[in-house]
Amino acid sequence: MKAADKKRVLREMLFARRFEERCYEAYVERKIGGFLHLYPGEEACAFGVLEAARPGHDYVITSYRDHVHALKCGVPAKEIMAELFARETGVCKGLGGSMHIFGVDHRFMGGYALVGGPFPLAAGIAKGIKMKGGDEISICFLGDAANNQGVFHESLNMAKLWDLPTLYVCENNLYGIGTRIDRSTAVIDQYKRVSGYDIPSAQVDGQDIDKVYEAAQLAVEHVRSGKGPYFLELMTYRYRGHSMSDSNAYRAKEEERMWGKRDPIIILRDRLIEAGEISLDEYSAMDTEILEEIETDVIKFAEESPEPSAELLDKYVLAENDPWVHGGAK
Ligand SMILES: Cc1ncc(C[n+]2csc(CCOP(=O)(O)OP(=O)(O)O)c2C)c(N)n1
Ligand SMILES: [Mg+2]
Repeated sequence: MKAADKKRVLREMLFARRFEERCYEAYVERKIGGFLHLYPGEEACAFGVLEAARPGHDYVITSYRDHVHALKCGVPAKEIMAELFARETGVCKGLGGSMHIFGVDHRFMGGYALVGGPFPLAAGIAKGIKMKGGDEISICFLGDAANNQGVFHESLNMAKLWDLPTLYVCENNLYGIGTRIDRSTAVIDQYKRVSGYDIPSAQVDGQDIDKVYEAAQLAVEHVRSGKGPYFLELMTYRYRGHSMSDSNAYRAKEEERMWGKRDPIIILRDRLIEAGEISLDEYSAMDTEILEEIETDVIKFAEESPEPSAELLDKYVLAENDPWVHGGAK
């Protein structure tokens, strides 16, 4: 990645971090309700992979921990926040909420609550790409625990059988809610599990964006060139509990401290400072500017937007009312 791109990505990552910290506050203030799963600590995964791909052109799908992937695909921050605030200006008209962010215009294919649900959807999207003959790829980000769902194996088998252009990215944060991976999973190294389907794979440090980017470049190139699926395992850690309702009492403080020292944003920031590309003062100024932007553009927009009207309730239930279905996928 060129220095200018690294500086841009540093800003994007910091924006995503501050955006989500603000979501946390808004939830505590009861402005956001329902489920809320946050991504701080894991940012280098989404940013490193998508920087190596073509967000907005390639299709991206993920779990309920979906705000940051949507941001990187280009879904406007204010429309995501409005969605979390359940407002009509939200990206799903305020009817979806945190777990169901969906941005057709940016080829962000959601946000899914069911663990493992996106595995076959990603393969289906890839099958569609192949049938149409496009050069897009389908990128599926999911957690480590999702790999214990039967649908993981069914999907990867078909993806390889048909050599579909799917990049599976495992964000291995070592936990599925409160269960540590070695208590739920027979094979700890997730990248090894796909050898049974003859899918090439790699495992890299998910806290270092340069390493993620480098590995993702190879993976994306493999998939885009028609060689079939690829599986990338990124070793990472979430700073907060699984969701807002998780008291996060099951992890050793020492473990949390250790991962806290490997913050993906600080790693990139310090590398850029060392290379003379940015100063600490510039970084702080950027941070202040981001915080302001989030208040004045994002939060204000969400707060001032109307709630969905009652007429909207059944408008998107049937496909015949849905202009997107009739217009076809973009
Ligand atoms: C089919 C299904 N089973 C169980 C759940 C409850 N559940 C929600 S998240 C989760 C753990 C998933 O962990 P992982 O895939 O590692 O993702 P992470 O949350 O760590 O990002 C479980 C069991 C669910 N949402 N869907
Ligand atoms: Mg996990």
